[in-house]
Amino acid sequence: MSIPRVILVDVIPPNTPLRIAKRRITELEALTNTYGGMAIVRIIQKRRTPDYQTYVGKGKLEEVALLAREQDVDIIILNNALKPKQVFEVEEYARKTPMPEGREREKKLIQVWDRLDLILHIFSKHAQTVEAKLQIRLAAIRHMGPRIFGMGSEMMQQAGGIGTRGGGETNIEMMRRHLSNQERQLKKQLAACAQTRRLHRERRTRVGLQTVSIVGYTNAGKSSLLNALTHKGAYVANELFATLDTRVGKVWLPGDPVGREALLSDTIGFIQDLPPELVDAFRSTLEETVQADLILHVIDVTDVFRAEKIQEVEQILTQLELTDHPKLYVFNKIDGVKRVPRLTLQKRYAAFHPVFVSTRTGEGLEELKRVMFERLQEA
Ligand SMILES: Nc1nc2c(ncn2[C@@H]2O[C@H](COP(=O)(O)OP(=O)(O)OP(=O)(O)O)[C@@H](O)[C@H]2O)c(=O)[nH]1
Ligand SMILES: [Mg+2]
Repeated sequence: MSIPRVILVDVIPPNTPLRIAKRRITELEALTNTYGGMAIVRIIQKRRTPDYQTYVGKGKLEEVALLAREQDVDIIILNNALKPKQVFEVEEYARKTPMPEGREREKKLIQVWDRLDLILHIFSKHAQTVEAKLQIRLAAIRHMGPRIFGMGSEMMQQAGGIGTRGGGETNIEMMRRHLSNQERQLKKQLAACAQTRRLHRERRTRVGLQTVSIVGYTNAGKSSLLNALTHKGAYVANELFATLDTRVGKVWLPGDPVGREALLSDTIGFIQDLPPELVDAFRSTLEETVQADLILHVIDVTDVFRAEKIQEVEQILTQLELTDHPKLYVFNKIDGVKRVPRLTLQKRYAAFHPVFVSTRTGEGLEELKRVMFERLQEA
């Protein structure tokens, strides 16, 4: 299959600082690459409020659609959460835009995705376990459902003029029923997965194992940390959302006099503007984190957006009602910077006992285990 050619569009408020604007578009491009697409053009559109019909606004849309035709683009990705009607409008607009003269025969269908569409496509590429697959299907149904209905009412309005209104309605009703049936089935299956998970957790508690959960921004090195501490062989990649499911491994804590082990679990990474549909669909996986005795928040120390990302992860933890859990900040990838600003970070995040490690060289891991042990004793 050939590599999809993509136009990236981000609509931001006019007062957005350049640094933030750059971060958003760079991250969108990283997501696009993870999906397997190639960004041909990046467009940042400043708008006070999104256009209620086309999101980007008619004038900009015209420009984007022409460019898409000229550049032989397959997908237009908007880095925002669009309403179903807006996606439909942009799609329609792209469809109606002709190819440049002489190239009419190359005309193809241009897809329009919003941010969640892109994330869902990455997720379906990376899903390994049954549970992850179910979770993605649930998120997709929740996301696509309104879009199908939205499109439906759009089509109904158009069809209404030629007297097929009744037919349109029946189809939409059928679709709606079909989707809500599917949603119910998926929820049932997911509940069964959650139940199995709960039983496992209870068994662990009975044998006195404490649990430690790894969280952090996507690509921070969470799976690498799990592997470095447990030799578990979790999938590590320079991709966003490489991990979608919880993997659990045992870690032996050297300070413990009776040589007890703790259970360490890795899970899905966080990202800014994580769509609520996703948090919801992944709630049972994240439940592992909710139940943990200790949380390790892994941070990529080489990341220039480190401080922002820490905040964004904390926001999601708050959404999951995890603010009061004992927590350690693990600054990873210290091999990747000339000088680690240890003192500054230690001072700023003193409440979270900052530890500095490199999962690549192994530096700091023993110290981390020691601090984990201490914190678990207090837990
Ligand atoms: N230089 C350096 N790179 C590291 C280190 N730890 C992890 N990496 C790299 O960072 C990238 C992401 O690592 P992962 O362990 O997959 O990160 P993750 O947090 O599990 O990412 P997701 O599952 O995608 O959210 C990979 O390319 C790793 O090789 C480290 O200590 N130093
Ligand atoms: Mg991972």
